[in-house]
Order: sequence, then structure tokens, then C-alpha cells
Amino acid sequence: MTVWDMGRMRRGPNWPVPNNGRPAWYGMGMMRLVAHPTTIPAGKVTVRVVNEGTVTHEVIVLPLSAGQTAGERAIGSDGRVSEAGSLGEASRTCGSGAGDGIASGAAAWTTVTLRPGRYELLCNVPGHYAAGMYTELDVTK
Ligand SMILES: [Cu+2]
Repeated sequence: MTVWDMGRMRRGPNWPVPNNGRPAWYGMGMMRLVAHPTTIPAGKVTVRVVNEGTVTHEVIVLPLSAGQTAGERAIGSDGRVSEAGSLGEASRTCGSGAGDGIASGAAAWTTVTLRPGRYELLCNVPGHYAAGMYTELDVTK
């Protein structure tokens, strides 16, 4: 599986501002995180991330509870969401697991075991979740 971050996406003043009132984009434009594919079978998967953006990013795997949608997590005063319950993190430039972030243009990966269910992949660099860096990943039996 590959997760793409498209940091160089279009920008514009008319994008809706998230309900926490923070600006919807930071300097380089809207941020996006796209999973290919968006549905995978349960088991051991390696989440591979390519940072196509202009700034450092990361990807964290968190479960979604029933009725919860990607993008709904509460954002703290530090611009980040809680990582409690994290199943894995790809944030090491050209490496596996947790690190200091994935540099622009670099890849990172992490291997996680996922049971059937719904998950959220997100970037928890301050401000990035609010800027739209999250997506849902569905795991089937
Ligand atoms: Cu990011």
C-alpha cells in the first residue's frame, strides 16, 4: 500500500475553514493524504509513504470507532490530535517506524497488523490535520 501526501495541492481563499477556526492551509497550500488502495484485506501490511509535499510530514495509523469519520478528531492547542491507540507510525526519512518526520521528497514505511475495521491515516505535524491531512482506510476480512 502506498500513501501519498500531496503537499503541493491547489490553494484558495474560499476553502472552508475547519470548525476549530484554524486556517485551512498553511503557506504551501491544502494538504492531502491519499491511500492507494483505500480498502485492503486484514493481516500484516506495510504502509509505504511518499512525501510529495514541500515540507516534512508523517503518517500515523489510528482506529476509527463506530460512527466516527476521518477528520473528526479533536485538535489540541498544539495543533495536533491525540495519538492514543496508535497502531503504527511512519515518520522516519527513508526508514521504518517512528522518527523525526519524513523529509520532502523522501519515503518512509511501517509494518502493521490490521484487523477488519475502519482506520484513519493522518499526519500529526502541528496544523496538518486541520489542513486536511487525513484519510480513511478500510480493512476487510
Ligand atoms: Cu503533514
